[in-house]
Amino acid sequence: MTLPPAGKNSAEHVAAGAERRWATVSLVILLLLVVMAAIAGAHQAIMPQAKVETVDPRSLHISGEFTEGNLGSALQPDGSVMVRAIGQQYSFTPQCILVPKDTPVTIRATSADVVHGFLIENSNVNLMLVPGYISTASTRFSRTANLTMPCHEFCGVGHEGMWGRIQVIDKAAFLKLAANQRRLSCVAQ
Ligand SMILES: [Cu+2]
Repeated sequence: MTLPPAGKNSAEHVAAGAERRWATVSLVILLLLVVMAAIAGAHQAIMPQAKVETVDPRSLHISGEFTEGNLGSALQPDGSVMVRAIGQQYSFTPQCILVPKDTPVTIRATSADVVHGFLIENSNVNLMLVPGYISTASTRFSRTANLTMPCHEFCGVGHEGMWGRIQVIDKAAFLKLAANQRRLSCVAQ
């Protein structure tokens, strides 16, 4: 048996061309994903935090940064706001977090018992609170609002009642409150 000559329109030539095209497409997709992962990682947007911080869940209330007087929002020297919070069966402390709009906000949170979820609606904040570890997130709120903050990780029989709130207020109003108090909580409306 003799094979037909490998000309320009031969089956081999067409197949090789199609393979090259598909290989190029997959290479482009792969490169695109690598670039996206690099950008996301650089911005801490969706990548897991690179630095693991631990904390002893049995002594949260006794010492360290998660003692009761240290929870809530605090204005930092650089003008940003630091929020510290704890999740426990079946509530968050503080139950309502006060933050200013148009300000960088850093959240540091942990769990006192089991794994909880920490999610703020309409934001990029979506954390797991794992006992023994500190979860962090950076965000910024662009408008004043009352946002819900449900626990979105089943944590026991009272899970569906585990909700917190985020109150985003004007920056000027927040700064006025911060001038008198080191730690802030929600203002009555
Ligand atoms: Cu829960």
